[in-house]
Amino acid sequence: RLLNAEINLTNCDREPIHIPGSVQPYGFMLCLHEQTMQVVQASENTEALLGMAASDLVGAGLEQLLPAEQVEAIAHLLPSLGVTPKLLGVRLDKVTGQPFYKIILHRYDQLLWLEFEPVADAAASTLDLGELNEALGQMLSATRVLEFCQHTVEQVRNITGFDRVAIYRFSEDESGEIIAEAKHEDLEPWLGLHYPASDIPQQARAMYLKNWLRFIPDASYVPARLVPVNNPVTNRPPDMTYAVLRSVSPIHLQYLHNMGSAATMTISLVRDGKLWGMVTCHHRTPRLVGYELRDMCQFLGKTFSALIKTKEQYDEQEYQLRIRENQVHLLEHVSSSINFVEGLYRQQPTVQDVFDCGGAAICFDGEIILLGNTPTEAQVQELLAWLQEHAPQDVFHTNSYAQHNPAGLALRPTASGILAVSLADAPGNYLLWFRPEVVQTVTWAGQNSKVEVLADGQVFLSPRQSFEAWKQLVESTAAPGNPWKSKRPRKFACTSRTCG
Ligand code: BLA
Repeated sequence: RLLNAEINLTNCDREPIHIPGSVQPYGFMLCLHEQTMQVVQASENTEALLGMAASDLVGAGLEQLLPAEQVEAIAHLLPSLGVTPKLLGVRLDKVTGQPFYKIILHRYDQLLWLEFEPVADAAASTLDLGELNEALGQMLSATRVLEFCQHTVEQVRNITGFDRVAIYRFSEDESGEIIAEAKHEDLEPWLGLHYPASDIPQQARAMYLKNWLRFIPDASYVPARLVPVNNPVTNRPPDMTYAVLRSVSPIHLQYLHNMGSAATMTISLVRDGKLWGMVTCHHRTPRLVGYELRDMCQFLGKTFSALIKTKEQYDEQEYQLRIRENQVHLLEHVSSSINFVEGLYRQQPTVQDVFDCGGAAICFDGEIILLGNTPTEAQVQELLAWLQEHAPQDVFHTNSYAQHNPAGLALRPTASGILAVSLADAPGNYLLWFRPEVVQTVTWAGQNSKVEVLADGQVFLSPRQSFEAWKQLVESTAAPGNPWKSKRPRKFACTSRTCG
């Protein structure tokens, strides 16, 4: 396992987070051999939580650990038990008879896993079907993506009481943006903030497709090791992909500390087998949310995942419809104008409204008309010269003009993305659409955070530094947004009267 100080941005993806060999100490874990049903590993904190040393538990059989009816219940569950954790029931305190620990079971990596979680504050942890019904009702009332996300964060916050519940959506480059948020009024809003892809490494993303909910009730914990740390059968720590108590990456704990977050719960949102985003819940103080409520949130996450595609399709259709309407109206203006160029910009909608863009330019017979946010006229002239020499095709488009032409660096704020449609055979006659550089359009969340230095002097990766890496990656690049191609520019350009 890589040590904290050895982890940096380049090897972050290699940290074996599925085999930490330790658990979060708010609960304890027993790993039993699948066949013999004897304990092969126990977390060292059984001593503190149960009054029995982990080493003494190794070798014990189920019937020594649990009352007969629970052993029977496990035997009953076993044939159908897989990676999905099941709540077995509650272990009562021997002395007081009060609920003491919940027992959560799953089977994976040749082991039967028994995880014991303390019973949370009763009021905050009861499963209420009425509440679930209402939460789903609210979510289902949304037709658009953003509305759907907003209802979801509000319902998850209602159920769990976290200080902040947000939806973090990934874009194609795997960076993410907070697109919905429900929060305590004292907290600064995060809505609209962007984070680089490196904040969630690849192996974590892969794991989150298998395990849909992760929970850290107290991020300042000291991990409890397994005794022994390696499974004697496989000679390595057991694979905790599906374990509730898995100890998480120390680098992520540091990240949470930097964010001022003491407890988190995160739910995967999946579309077509790919991680679409996450519901991230944060609390400023430690917070134990009961297993049943977490299960209910996972259910909401799965419902969300099943429906998000239809919401995205609705938005896309609405967008296409709006663009088509704009095209039709624009063509009407063009065909009813004596001067076709005037038809392109004198009335709404203008040529700028037929694509998702920041600005547009009409270049015709030596004249340049600029609409919205565009480069200067002189810069557009240079661009036209470049297009004629280097992009002889009728349609040219790019998300990063600077990658084709170094001079394009100066155009980044308005025109990292360019779509150019040549209007007729006459050189220099073009319709141009511009999109700004993505860095210019986002607000970065790490901008004000300090660089952290570890005790041994090694610089710790802070959100600010990972932003710098991300910025270099996306510099001079426009947000992919809606693809240029979907609006059929060529057809539009050629049906106008003068360019036939
Ligand atoms: C994990 N980083 C994560 C997770 C999130 C974030 C959501 C998943 C945590 C979980 O499911 O429990 C990041 N959390 C965010 C972001 C927001 C948020 C962006 O709430 C926005 C609001 N992290 C870094 C860097 C590295 C890194 C530079 O910033 C690596 C060098 C590592 N992040 C890292 C690791 C994990 C992680 C290793 C996995 C933690 C684990 O599950 O063990």
